[in-house]
Amino acid sequence: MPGEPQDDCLFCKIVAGHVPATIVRETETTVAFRDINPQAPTHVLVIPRVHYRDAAELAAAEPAVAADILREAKAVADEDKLESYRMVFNTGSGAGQTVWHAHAHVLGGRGMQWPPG
Ligand code: DGP
Repeated sequence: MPGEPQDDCLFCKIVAGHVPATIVRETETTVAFRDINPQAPTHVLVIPRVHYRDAAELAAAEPAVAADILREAKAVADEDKLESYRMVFNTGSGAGQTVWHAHAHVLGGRGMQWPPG
């Protein structure tokens, strides 16, 4: 069922506490934890507790939770005292998505280039 936990999903396992992660914030609808392979001094993933394969599916099915992720990204940035930050939703393998549970990357603490690689 859309939105239900998936047995084979790494991020569902982090939400359930079955896989350890460095959790920085939790809300009723989201979990934020540090990326295992950080690309910046702050690199936090903000994910919904519910399972959707990408941000677009989440936004279509549960737009309020998608908005929660945007709010939580700002809260993460505030906690790490970031003046600016980048939020990225890799969507599809061609864009670099490797984990098929919607997530926002929140990156900051260093200078950023545009366009990204
Ligand atoms: P993406 O490539 O956009 O699907 O991002 C997936 C991110 O998930 C990637 O930056 C690495 C991170 N990641 C993968 N496995 C783990 C894990 O077991 N723990 C944590 N904290 N992050 C992970």
